[in-house]
Amino acid sequence: MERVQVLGHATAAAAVPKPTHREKEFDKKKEESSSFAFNLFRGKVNVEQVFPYPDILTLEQKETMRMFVDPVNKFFEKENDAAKNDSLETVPEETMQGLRELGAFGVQVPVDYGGLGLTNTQYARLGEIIGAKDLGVSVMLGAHQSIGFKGILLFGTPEQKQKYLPAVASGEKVAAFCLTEPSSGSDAMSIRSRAIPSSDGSHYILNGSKIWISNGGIAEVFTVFAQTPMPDGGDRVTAFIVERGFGGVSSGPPEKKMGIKASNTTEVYFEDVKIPKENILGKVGGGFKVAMSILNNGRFGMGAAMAGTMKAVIQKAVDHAVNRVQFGSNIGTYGAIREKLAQMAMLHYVTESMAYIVSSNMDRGIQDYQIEAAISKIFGSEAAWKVTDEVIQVLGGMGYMKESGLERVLRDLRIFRIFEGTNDILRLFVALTGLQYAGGFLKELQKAMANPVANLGLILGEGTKRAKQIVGLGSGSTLPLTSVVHPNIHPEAQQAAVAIEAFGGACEGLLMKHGRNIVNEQFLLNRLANAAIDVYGMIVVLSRATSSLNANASSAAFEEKVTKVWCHEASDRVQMNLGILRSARHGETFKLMSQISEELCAHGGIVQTNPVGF
Ligand code: MYA
Repeated sequence: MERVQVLGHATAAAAVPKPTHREKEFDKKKEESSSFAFNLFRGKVNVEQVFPYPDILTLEQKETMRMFVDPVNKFFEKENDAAKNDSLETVPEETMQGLRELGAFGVQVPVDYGGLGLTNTQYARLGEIIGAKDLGVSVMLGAHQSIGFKGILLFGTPEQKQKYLPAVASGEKVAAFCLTEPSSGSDAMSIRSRAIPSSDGSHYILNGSKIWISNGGIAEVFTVFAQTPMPDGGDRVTAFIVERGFGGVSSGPPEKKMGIKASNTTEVYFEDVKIPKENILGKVGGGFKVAMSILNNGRFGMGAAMAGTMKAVIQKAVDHAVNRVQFGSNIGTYGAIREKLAQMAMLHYVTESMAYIVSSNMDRGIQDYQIEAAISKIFGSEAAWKVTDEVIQVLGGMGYMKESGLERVLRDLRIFRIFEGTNDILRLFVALTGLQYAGGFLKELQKAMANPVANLGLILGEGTKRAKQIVGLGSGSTLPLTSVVHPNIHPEAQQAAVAIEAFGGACEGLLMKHGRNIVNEQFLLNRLANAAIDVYGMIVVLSRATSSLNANASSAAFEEKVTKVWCHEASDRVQMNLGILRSARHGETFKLMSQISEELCAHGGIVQTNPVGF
């Protein structure tokens, strides 16, 4: 049956459209969350998860970290050659062996299972170093542990952990994550691979194929998602641990790619693969949630890797800016270059601040980090792309030459906006997950309005906030921010508070106007997500700069400047994006864009003829 809904469960194409899963969720009462991002959609400032900026590691953890950082750095400087890996289109065996010796295949696997037992934050720090040195190798390692066997760590039974973790942690066996299929990319629930139980119930028989699998050709252990029949007669996704050794598992030749060439990407085929029932990961029918949890859990690593990449390429821009003389001066003295360097520094600061606040919240056991993790993946991957592009611009012709190493980084970076959830899908995910949360509370308020006497507290609480919005009074939510932000950056905290209040109002407006149908308004959702990303960026830098100012850190004054400029620019963009949501002219623009795109598709390409007439 054709699926017609994006970001909602499938509905039959010809049937009367029933509300999708996502639509129905808008009316459900939600549990209170202390996530900053969730509350942002209600216009509420909840600082619990963002202030103070986490004191990233304990002294002991820092010491442990140092033991790994130096050897990893040395290994990548002396033993690994990113350009060579790129041209050979593989990670050579001596690099694989070196990484095994460093323990790099099992960074977060508990020591009892043979891993390094490091935290998410420590993993982020290592990911940052590797991201700075070789993105091809970092994808091989990330596909192995950020997602490949992460399901075993998160959902595995003690027996599964005992059986698989030691071999993957040592790097003796490489792991891969098999979700995507020829007809199922962003729409992950529509996979067709199917596993049916054997008649004696002892195992499942898997058939299907997967595409674009990182490590597909070198992995021995796969986390595979397949439809399985359920007692109600329908199919649901189940996750399985599959060994190449089970038989019936094969892989295609390595794909020819634009970048991350060193990382191995192949199709993987499953033909009558017998999977023991003990290898079900999580619950039968619970595989979609397993897949989403693994992806959520892996995304912070990407933000950290991107921060590392940016740091390394910014260094090249700075070297060039201070050494290259044109028109009688170093080019770094010219405004055009200064603006680029300042933008680079800001994008890096925001990415780094996001990555570590997310990893540290995960280390604290916080569960509702999925919006923040998605934002950090979107932001980091786009920031790294912009920064590297601008570094090439600063270096001019030299940056364009292969020798600078920048073209490889740019090619490698392009995929980061596509895999682990395209940024377009993740923007919809951010906006809809937040709106769904806010929608539940709005519905509650509407119900309360029907019996105002019994619900006076709720109505007064929400009503006062709205009355202030209507008369244009500043924000009732300034207080929680100014009480935690350093005085030097209070004006910027005020800007963030105003942005949050306006954001909450915009969400309420969208929910009132579109109700559950907001799921279909992608032009609006996209802008709402952009505003959410900017606000979250403001909050993380306000938090981090506050900690540095309070601690009198040597870079505090620099961080204060970066934070100020980021907040000034981001708050302008937030107002612009929120303004667009209300504007009739933009509604017209979106309609026209839809028509242009429809005509383009109907025409099979560009519609107008060439000015010369043929
Ligand atoms: S791996 C392949 C990547 N593929 C994707 O990411 C697929 C993208 N698609 C999706 O995520 C889903 O299909 C979307 C939902 C989001 C579109 N967290 O009705 P629904 C819940 C928690 O919206 P759909 C790769 O690229 C939802 O609340 N829950 O579903 C390799 C609902 O739950 P409930 C979630 O419209 C990369 C239910 O699911 C989430 O079908 C190599 C249904 O939701 C979520 N996120 O679509 C990487 N989403 O029933 C290398 C949905 O309870 C890494 N739900 O209400 C390199 C990194 C470097 C690191 C460095 C290391 C050293």
